[in-house]
Amino acid sequence: MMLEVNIDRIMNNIETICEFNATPGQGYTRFSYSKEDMQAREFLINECQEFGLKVTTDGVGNIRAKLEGLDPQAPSVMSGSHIDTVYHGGKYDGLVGAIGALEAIRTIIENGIKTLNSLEFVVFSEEEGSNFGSTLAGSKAMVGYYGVDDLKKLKNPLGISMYDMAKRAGYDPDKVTHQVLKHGEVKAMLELHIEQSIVLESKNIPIGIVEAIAGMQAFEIVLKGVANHAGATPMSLRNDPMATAAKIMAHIEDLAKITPSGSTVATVGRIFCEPNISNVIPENVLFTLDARDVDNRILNQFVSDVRQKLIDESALHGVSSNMHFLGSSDAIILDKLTVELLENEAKARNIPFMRMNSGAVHDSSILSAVTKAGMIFIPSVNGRSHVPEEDSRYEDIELGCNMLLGSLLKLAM
Ligand code: HGY
Ligand code: MN
Ligand code: MN
Ligand code: MN
Repeated sequence: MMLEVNIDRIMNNIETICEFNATPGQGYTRFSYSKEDMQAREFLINECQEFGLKVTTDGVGNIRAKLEGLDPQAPSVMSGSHIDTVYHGGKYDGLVGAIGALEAIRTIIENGIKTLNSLEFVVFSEEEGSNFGSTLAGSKAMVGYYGVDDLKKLKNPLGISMYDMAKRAGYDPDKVTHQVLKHGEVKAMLELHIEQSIVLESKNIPIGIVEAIAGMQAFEIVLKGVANHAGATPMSLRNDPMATAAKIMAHIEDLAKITPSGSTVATVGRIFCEPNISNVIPENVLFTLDARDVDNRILNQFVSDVRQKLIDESALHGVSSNMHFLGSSDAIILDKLTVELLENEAKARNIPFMRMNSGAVHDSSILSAVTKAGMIFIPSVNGRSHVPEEDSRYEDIELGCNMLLGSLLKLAM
């Protein structure tokens, strides 16, 4: 008889956390270090303490809750995800994996099972990069990619740094350098997550087993021209940063469609214009570039092509420009043995599955620097995510959480 999660408790927990939301009725907004985030953290930490887990939070608020194993010297088995969201985001991105991991550990405790390896529930801070523009910032601090100076450099649009925000939230970011997770401390890290695209949904397959996670590079492209009268200024006398931006954005889309990998994606998601008045040629234009590919080499080539286009078009239009680096994560091939373990769990439970890549980035790609990482996907209804319409089915969430439970037991027994 295979152990099963309590899906109603999972759905209740997800509903409870979704109450902590800055934009009720307009999707879910819960930025790291916000009031809503602190409420969600408090709820989760209480849940962990009720089940006797030993809870610690590091200098940027990453939560780790440990169920001691029979051999405390053995490396622990970790599972979790994030609880922060994009602006007007969805209900399940991050939450399914966080609550799924908590539930797996609760179910193991309730069934009186003693694992050899300790089990650790983990919640990563600032996975979305909604505050500072750099995704996976919490897990990057956990593995030592980000030190104190990096946390001071990461700033939100109001100029407040991740360092200051963590401090104001009551954490001690100066400690991060002494808390870096080292090789050997964690035997494996599993993350359950919604697919956030249409593959599983279109094939009617309830479980995806991730083989590779796309790499990502994020930039802010800043253009400065000469503001002037929209009517009186002949086209030949303009230094128009918006016209320059339009050429670069069109090039970004055209180039992304023809790279050799066929898996390049590029998005201009945010734009800022000053003075932003219809009858004034703008002075300043800023827009973001989010470029991704499962092939690091092709991603690098794509970004340098865009950089060259920026130089050429800026010269042609007589505007100055800059391409500010916001953050990146390398494309990662996940551990083959962990992929096989997840496959065997799906087979043992007679759950249809497929191997696949992830276009979204995940904390698992950062944790794979110090441990074997594995990811389980469940379908996203209509392939939508990062929007209020994001949805996943109750039965798929249950299957994904049971897969996680069974796989964690295999790893920790
Ligand atoms: O952007 C991403 O891929 C993730 O949702 N942070
Ligand atoms: Mn996510
Ligand atoms: Mn996300
Ligand atoms: Mn993730």
